[in-house]
Amino acid sequence: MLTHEQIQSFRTDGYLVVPDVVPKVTRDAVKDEYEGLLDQLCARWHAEGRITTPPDRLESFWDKLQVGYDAGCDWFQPMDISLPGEEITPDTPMHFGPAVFDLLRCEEILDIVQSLIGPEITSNPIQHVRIKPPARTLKGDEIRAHITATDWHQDRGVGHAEADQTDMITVWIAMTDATLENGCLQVIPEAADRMLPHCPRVQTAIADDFIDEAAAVPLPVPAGGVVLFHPLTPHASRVNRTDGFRWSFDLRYNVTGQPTGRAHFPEFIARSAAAPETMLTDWRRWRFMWEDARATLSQEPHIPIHRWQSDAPFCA
Ligand SMILES: O=C(O)CCC(=O)C(=O)O
Ligand SMILES: [Fe+2]
Repeated sequence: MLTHEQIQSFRTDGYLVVPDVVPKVTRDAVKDEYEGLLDQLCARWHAEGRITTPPDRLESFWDKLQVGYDAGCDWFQPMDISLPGEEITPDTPMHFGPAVFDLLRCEEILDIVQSLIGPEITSNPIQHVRIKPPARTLKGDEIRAHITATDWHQDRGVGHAEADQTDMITVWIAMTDATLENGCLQVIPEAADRMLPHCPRVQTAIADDFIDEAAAVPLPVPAGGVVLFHPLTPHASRVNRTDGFRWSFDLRYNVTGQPTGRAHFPEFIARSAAAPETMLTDWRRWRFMWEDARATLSQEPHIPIHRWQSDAPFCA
């Protein structure tokens, strides 16, 4: 649970950094699960002749990611914990597994979320993994906010308008130490009590002149710590100028019963004081819900994940 001072600080600033939240055992289980997943991907890329080095000659998790990236093999979507905003096909990959499901249900995270929005907590399907290679290794046309630096935005702006009143918290988890040099998150405190206009640019970003980037506060946090922020808090991430990877998850939680902002993706009840029997505890059921959504969505016209139009006056 958060202290009274922490809650006050969150309410005033729109963000809060909390060190040492996610237990090492929980993070290690996620790392093991991702290692296994990456080994499978590497074996496939090698079998397809897309990477020449045999996977067992690649030393570390990071080497495997880098070799895959350099060879143009996508690991981002197979490792993400949500379907993409683009066209969905019956075999669009995404990752489901017991360890990452345990991360979504991590008691220490839910205790913090409960301090801010109460005990009826839904795991919101707007959730991502971001494993960011050193910027110097990125391809010139790399624009994905899950791989390269993220532009200024509000999380309210990347969901549908039906969720504009939803009580939601973003929980950004440092899997590796997040530093000024490797691309930690940054926020503009107290900047907004309303939705700012966004433009679909390289990424979906707040329109020019609506925030003062000079007021940005960088938020380094050691692995296992989290950054919490309000859906109207403008945030971005810095460029990874180191030689190492920077790994985070961003999860969202909202008050159960309120719109998530992506109704076409599955949500689940992570905690409930009023009706504990409604909580989802089986990761296979979680996987089934996503597989079911993918099968359905692949048959339907594409649903855009945000509301912004590039021909809006403030985007000129
Ligand atoms: O980690 C990043 O690059 C951006 C994360 C973000 O936008 C979020 O957590 O909502
Ligand atoms: Fe965000």
